[in-house]
Amino acid sequence: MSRTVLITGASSGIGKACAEKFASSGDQLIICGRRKERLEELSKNIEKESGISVLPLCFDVRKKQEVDKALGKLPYHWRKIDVLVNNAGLALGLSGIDGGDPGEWDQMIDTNIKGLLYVSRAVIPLMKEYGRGHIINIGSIAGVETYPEGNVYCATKHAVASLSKAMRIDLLHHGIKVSQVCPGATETEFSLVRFHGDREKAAEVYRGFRPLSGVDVAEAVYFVANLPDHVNVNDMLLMPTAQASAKLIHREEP
Ligand code: NDP
Ligand code: 8X3
Repeated sequence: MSRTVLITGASSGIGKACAEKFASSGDQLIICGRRKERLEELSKNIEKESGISVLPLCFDVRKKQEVDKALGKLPYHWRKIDVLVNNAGLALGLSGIDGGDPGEWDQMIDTNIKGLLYVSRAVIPLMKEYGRGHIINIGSIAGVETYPEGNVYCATKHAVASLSKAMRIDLLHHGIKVSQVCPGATETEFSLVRFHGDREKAAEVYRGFRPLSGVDVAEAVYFVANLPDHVNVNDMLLMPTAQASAKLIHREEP
């Protein structure tokens, strides 16, 4: 049966790969992000290739009013959201705890924690109305371990882990599943964003080993979203084979 899947941060990386994966199985999609042109292009391509309906919604998850405006007035046949993938997120910089830029702290906290809360708060009542749904939060190895100079980003992903547990507890009696998928190093635009567009620094993160791709993570998210009703993956830690922990990576030297 075709479902409606809402994916935040679908304009790039893991979110885009999730959109393509869910579309290929016939699910209709609500794809979200700030970059309108990218969302519109992705919608067009998916509709052409998969013949499914796609609703692109352009908003900033940090802005509660924008979130509520976009999700509060969904047309009737888009209101039954079966799966919410809370994926929008970012890291900015790497620096010691007293050296980070407070503006960047705010952006990470506002996007990764508050944005996830705002979107969930808008979608959960719709799921409650139908007595079912599945929320899949994209956490990180950074929410399992804290690594040097990752302080605030790691804290936001620890918060995602905690909020995933809290959602599971609070939504238990509403037929709503809650899962967390935590990837390790995944080659997307993530490092380019973290290093403010510095391609050399971004490439260095993935040097000498095979990281996950957005598609690898999307396969895992899709698996989690397609288990029988009585089965739930609470947490999944998905790592590149060459990565044993946040900072322990086996790199082949050239
Ligand atoms: P990308 O940079 O490729 O994608 C990030 C997505 O988030 C983009 O679509 C971006 O869309 C969206 N986004 C960022 N800020 C906002 C905002 N304020 N409002 C709405 N959308 C926003 O990175 P990834 O695909 O790698 O990241 C996806 C998720 O995966 C993040 O939560 C990240 O923390 C997590 N993750 C990534 C890992 C990695 O190694 N890459 C590993 C573990 C977890 P737009 O700019 O158009 O708004
Ligand atoms: C993204 C992966 O290792 O930079 O969450 O934290 S890492």
